[in-house]
Amino acid sequence: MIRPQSNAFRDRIDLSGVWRVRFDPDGMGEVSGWSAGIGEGFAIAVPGSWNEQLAEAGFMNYVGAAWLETEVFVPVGFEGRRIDLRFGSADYEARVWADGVYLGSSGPAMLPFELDATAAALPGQMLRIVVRVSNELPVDGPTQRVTRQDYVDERRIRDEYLPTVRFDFFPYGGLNRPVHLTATPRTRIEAVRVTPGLKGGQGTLRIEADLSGGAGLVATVSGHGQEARTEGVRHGHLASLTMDLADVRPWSSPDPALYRLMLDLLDAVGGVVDRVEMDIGFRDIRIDGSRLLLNGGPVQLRGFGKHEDSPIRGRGLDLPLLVRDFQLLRWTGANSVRTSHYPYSEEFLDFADREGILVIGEAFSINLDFRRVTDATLAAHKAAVEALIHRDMHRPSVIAWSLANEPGYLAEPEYRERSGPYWKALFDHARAVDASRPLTHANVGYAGIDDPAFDVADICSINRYYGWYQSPGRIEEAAALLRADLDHLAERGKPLFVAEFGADALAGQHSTTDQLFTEEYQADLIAAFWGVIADHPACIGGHVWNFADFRTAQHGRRVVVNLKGVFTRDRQPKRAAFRLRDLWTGTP
Ligand code: BDP
Repeated sequence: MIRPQSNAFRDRIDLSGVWRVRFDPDGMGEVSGWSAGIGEGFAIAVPGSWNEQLAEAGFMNYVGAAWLETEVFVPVGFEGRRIDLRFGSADYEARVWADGVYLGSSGPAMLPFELDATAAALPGQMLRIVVRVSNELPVDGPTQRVTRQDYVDERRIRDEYLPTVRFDFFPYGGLNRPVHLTATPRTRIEAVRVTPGLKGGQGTLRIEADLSGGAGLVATVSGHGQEARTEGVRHGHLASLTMDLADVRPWSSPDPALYRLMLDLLDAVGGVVDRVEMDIGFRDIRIDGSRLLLNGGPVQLRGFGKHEDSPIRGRGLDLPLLVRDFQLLRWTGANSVRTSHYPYSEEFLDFADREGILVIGEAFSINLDFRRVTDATLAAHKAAVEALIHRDMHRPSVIAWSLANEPGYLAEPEYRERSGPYWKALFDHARAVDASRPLTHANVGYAGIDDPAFDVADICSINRYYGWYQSPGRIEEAAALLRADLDHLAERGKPLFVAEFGADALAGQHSTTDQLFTEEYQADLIAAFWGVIADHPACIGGHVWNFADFRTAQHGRRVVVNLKGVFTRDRQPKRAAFRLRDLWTGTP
């Protein structure tokens, strides 16, 4: 799938705007014919989650199906071309109709999908688009559905959240990323897999493309005073090419040099029939013992776990917020983020590529419960990882993949008994799709310091809340516990990473002594952990949990939001943000 773009061969219409939505708690939409038109409905902004937009109408905590509708005029210039509807994502799954014609459904959650609308979309006429979105998770997905009864059966009634989830963020529903109507040539580039690299100062590029027809494929790379062109080799519907570029400017965090890649599909007489463009960068990421090397030099990861979350928009794409977040990342001196706990928008990654922020791209798999894992779970997990890699593999900012967050969270014995082969199969699959990046997962203490996933991971990542859930109020003891975990894990000879650590702080809450929820305690705990991380020879860095406060489902442990942000939900700094800036920029 190619990202929507405009050039001499491709057009796109951004369908962002005010749509209409009708909620379907009783599952009546389909039999009532809503696929041809929803009839009455509330106004809803897309991209945007329905929850806070329609809180007063009663949909703050709504989990289930909702039908969203808009109309678009199909330009006359789309005549004779392939017309698609392309969704940046749907939370979490969707089915789509155009003028009542069923087009298809979404793929792995939180990732793009594209549906052929050529038969339904008549150039020169309006087209009605209806999308049935559901924010209910599948039972066998890499993030599993839980029910209220599960809390009871597990004797964990104190773990009940509203809405019912097993994870600590809000299950926003809706279309949270842009939707486009696109026109492309019928003979076109269907998909590309681009792997840029750097070897001895020389840029390398490997490209594979799926083509629906045409003849040759030509790649042109330009930027920084250079231009190079190579023609691919064709095998049926596949074309592949490799390219070397002497003396490229390497992409790095301080100097995120981007090049423009242009792929032209040619017809039999050499005329261009389709064109696809994207930004790429040449950099090398590899592991050497317990070090992570970027372009040959050791790199320390300093940064945050984040969320796509903001007031009113929920998870909806918010470009001003992205601008500010990347400004704040730079202000704190951070060089990296993990897209906890799901793939973020392509717009987010554009910023990371341009701003030189290193990204650990995470698949949408949280708290996998191994009592319920089936063959279907593994298949869905593999598909989710593969789709994530295919979307982002060309991006220089993405330096590693995280395949799961905190599996085995329930300390279920099945985790230790059954997860080894699962991880082997999953990590092998990810390596077969992309051998160029290290793989990791985020371990939770309940899964054990000898977590079976560590056997197959390239980087051993741990989430640790010493000083918060465990040993609360005891900063020195917390730091010692972290050090002991790192020492123990270091025996594996792999790089170690502290993927989460932190403390809740209510902005404006202060104390002269160590006191949970105060700004001082959060800042002091983070600083103590950072001391351990920076000192440890096998530790390649750490990510504070979290960049900003974020909304969670309702639970007695949460005050509307999870307060572990070093910024508030509206991006005002807490004391810890200043402390990190001191630590990370050396400018007190
Ligand atoms: C970790 C999870 C993260 C939570 C965090 C917390 O990975 O999603 O928000 O704990 O409790 O277990 O704040």
